[in-house]
Amino acid sequence: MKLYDYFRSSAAYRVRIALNVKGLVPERAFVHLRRGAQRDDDYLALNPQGLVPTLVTDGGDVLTQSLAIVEWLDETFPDPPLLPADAAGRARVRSLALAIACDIHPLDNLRVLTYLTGTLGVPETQRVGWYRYWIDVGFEALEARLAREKATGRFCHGDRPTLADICLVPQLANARRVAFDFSPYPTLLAIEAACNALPAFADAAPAKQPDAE
Ligand SMILES: N[C@@H](CCC(=O)N[C@@H](CS)C(=O)NCC(=O)O)C(=O)O
Repeated sequence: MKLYDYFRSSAAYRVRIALNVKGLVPERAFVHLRRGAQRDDDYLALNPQGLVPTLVTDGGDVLTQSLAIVEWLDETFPDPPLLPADAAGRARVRSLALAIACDIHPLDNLRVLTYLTGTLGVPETQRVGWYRYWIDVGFEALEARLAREKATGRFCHGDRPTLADICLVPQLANARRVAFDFSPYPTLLAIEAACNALPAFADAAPAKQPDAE
């Protein structure tokens, strides 16, 4: 397998965690997003969206979209599972994961921020304000759910990590890239600490990647 990755990409971070949980070590290629390598012809031929991650399987399938990749990994290498055994549990975990991957992360993506500052001329202070605002909006709802729902355990769902934790930890890491007030989010922080105590999560952190700067 070959993973197209970038250390600071939280979507790629999700896939790195899932690979580690499954004990898989892919070949790596690094796409330098800050230098615009995601728009190079070679990469666009592989992934026309010009986003990381991309995973090329041993069978030659080109997989894009981190959640689709994580679910493919989970179906192909089922042990340990990243989704609960029951349908209601899977719906809950996917709902938490999608609240991050669809409703927080895209608003703070590099191309959106570049459009804000470059095309619309939004000043730097407002760019940072935008970045924090959308994380806060998403985290408020996640904190409320995770604090009150009985299915929450040491992790987002019970006592083993799932797809929801795989999305939460990278999103918290993104929030740390700006001065961010974490005090309203004790449940999120407790889950993050439980995740990062596991080597699968800790070893996937941006600072530990070979392309980290
Ligand atoms: N929904 C996609 C999002 C992928 C994505 O947005 N990746 C970001 C890095 S986290 C990226 O490649 N950004 C490049 C850009 O904005 O130009 C997924 O989950 O894989």
